[in-house]
Amino acid sequence: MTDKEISDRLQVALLAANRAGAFVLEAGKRGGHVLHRKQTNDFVTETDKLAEELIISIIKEHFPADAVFGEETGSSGKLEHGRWIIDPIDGTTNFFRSLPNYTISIAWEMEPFKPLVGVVFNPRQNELFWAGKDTGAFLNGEPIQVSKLEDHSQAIIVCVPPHRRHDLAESYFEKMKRIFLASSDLRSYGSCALELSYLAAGRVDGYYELCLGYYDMAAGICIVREAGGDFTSADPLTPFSDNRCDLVASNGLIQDWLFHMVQA
Ligand code: 2AM
Ligand code: CA
Repeated sequence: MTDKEISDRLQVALLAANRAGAFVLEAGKRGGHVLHRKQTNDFVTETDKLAEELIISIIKEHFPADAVFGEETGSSGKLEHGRWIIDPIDGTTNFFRSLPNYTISIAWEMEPFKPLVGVVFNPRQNELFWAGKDTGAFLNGEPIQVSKLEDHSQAIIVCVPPHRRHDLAESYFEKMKRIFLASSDLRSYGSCALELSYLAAGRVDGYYELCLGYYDMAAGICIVREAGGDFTSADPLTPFSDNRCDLVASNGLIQDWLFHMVQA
């Protein structure tokens, strides 16, 4: 994979995120969302579907041979030219409740779970985060880096309880309590892509969530890695898959501590 092939994809990801962001922002102002429940606490609006169609049409215009994996439309195409991973609205609950924390999340990779391009756009706050392999990470054109915090007792950790898997609540809250007692404070913003972007920008120091879809985190982990952070599966025996990712991410300096905190 040449640098040009990566940077061409990055440009198209930025274009698609900007266009979809403008579309979603306008739809959000109009309101009147038609909601469908996919499963417990998992909703989709017509805007999610239309935004994903828009993103895919822009990608196909430039890279017709690339494979696509979207939250709303699933997988299509052959993997030999790599694949795009799309969440048209990450934080749909925030979107239809008029909370500002939702994002357009677009990644591209050649090998599974090793994203080479990541773009996350929060249209309500006009914050565009992006990274390509070996480019570093950026927010609205300015370089960003993870925090330099080493002392976990000062850390802010994003902890997101398993809202779609209440059967995992007891074990999750046990670990969340451990983290709470050993850190400065906890946060949850309702969009994994946004939370990972905040980690990349040094606004928070760590992240722990179970049962993510890969489309929730693909762009975000690329941005975290390029900003100097680290991530791994929370369970060493369960690697990431398209349908389930248990994620521990951090500024790198507190990664071993956080990983240790979430083991049984
Ligand atoms: P989504 O809006 O694309 O479905 C992981 O936390 C993901 O679950 C988020 O990135 C968001 O993805 C969704 N999410 C987060 N908090 C949620 C909540 N309270 N209810 C439903 N979905 C939520
Ligand atoms: Ca979504």
